[in-house]
Amino acid sequence: MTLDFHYRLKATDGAARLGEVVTARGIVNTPAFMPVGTAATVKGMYPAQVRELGADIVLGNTYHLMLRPTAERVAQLGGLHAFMRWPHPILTDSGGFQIMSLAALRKMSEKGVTFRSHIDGSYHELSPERSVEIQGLLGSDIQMQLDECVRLPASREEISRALQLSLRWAERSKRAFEAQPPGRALFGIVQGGDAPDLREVSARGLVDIGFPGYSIGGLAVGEPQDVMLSMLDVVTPILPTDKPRYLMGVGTPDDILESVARGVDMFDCVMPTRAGRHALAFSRFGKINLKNARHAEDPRPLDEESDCPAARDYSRAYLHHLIRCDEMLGSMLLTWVNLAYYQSLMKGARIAIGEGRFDDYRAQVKDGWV
Ligand code: PRF
Repeated sequence: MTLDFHYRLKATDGAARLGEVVTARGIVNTPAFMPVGTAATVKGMYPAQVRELGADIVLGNTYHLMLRPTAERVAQLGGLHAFMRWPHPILTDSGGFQIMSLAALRKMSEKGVTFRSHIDGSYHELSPERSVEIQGLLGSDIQMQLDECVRLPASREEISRALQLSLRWAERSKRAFEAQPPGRALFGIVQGGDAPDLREVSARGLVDIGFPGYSIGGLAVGEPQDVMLSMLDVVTPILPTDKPRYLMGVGTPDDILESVARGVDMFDCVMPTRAGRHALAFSRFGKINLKNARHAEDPRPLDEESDCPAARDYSRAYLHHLIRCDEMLGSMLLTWVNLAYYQSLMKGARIAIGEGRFDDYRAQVKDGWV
C-alpha cells in the first residue's frame, strides 16, 4: 500500500508551524532542513551518517543528474534512492535555477530552456514536461515545477514576465506529472521578485492551479534579508494551511529561524556542506573559521557539549592542521559538524513550536552567537 502524499499540521506557535510531510517513502518532520545531495551524494558524508543526524529527506538536482549519469541510467539502475543508497524521501529541484547559475549559452523561450553543459559543452533542452519526466525517472518523492528565477535587483517588467512564464509552466508541469505513480508530489514555485503585489499574483495563481505543496523561489538572490522576510510575510498567508511551504536555497541559521517564524516548513541550502569544505564551522557560538591561525594551538573541541563526535572529540588545533594540509578529513569533519548543527537547530525549533515557546528559542539561539 502506498500512502498518499499529504501534510499534517500538528501545532502552531504564532505563524510557526510544527508538522509532518507524509510521503510514500516516509515522514518528513517539519520545520525541516534538507541537506543538498546535488550529484547523488551529500558531499563528504555517508548516507547512513546523514540519516543519523536526523535528516528525513535530502535534495537532488535534475540539472546535474540529467547531464551525469543521465536520468535514464539512474532509472535503469533502480532509481536515485537505490543508486545513492538513501531509502528515505528525496526532493529534486527542476533544473532551471541551476541552468541559470551554471550552464553556458542559456536561452529561455515559451517552450523551455536550451543550454550548453558546464561539463562538456554539449547541447541540451529542458521543458517543463521533460523536467517532470526526468524527476519521475529519478523516482523523486517531491518534485519541482520548472520555473524562471530572476536575480535581484531586476526591473518590474522582467520580474512580471518571469512569474507569468512560471505560472504557465506550472500548469504544464502539473499535467505532465499526472502520469506518475501515487505517493509522490509536485510543488508549484512562487516567484515575483521583491514586488509584494507580484508575489501575491504568483501565489494566488499557483493556489488556483492547486498543488500538494508550494515552494517559494526567487529569494536569497541578491536582496537584503529584510526584503526576503517581507516577501514571506506577503506569501505565506496566501498559501493553504494544509499544504507544506518550502523556501528554496535558504539559508543561514538566522534566515531559517526568521523564516520558520513566518510559517515556512522546509529549507535546503549548500551552506553547511559548502562552508564545511571551506574551513567554516557552524556552532552554538556562531561561525568559526578554522583556517585562522588562532586555532593552531587550541586543544579545545568546537563544542564539548555537542552530540556530534566531529564537534566534540577533535581539537580545533587538529581541524586547523587538516585544513592547512588540505586533507580530505578536514572537509569531512566540518561537513559533519555543520550538518549536525543545522539538524539540531531544526530539532530544537520543532520542540519549541510544540511547546509554544518558539520566540524564546529563536532569541536564545541567537544570543549564543558571539
Ligand atoms: N527556483 C528553483 N530552484 C531554486 C530557486 C528558485 O527560485 C532558488 C532561489 N533561492 C534556489 N533554488 N527552481
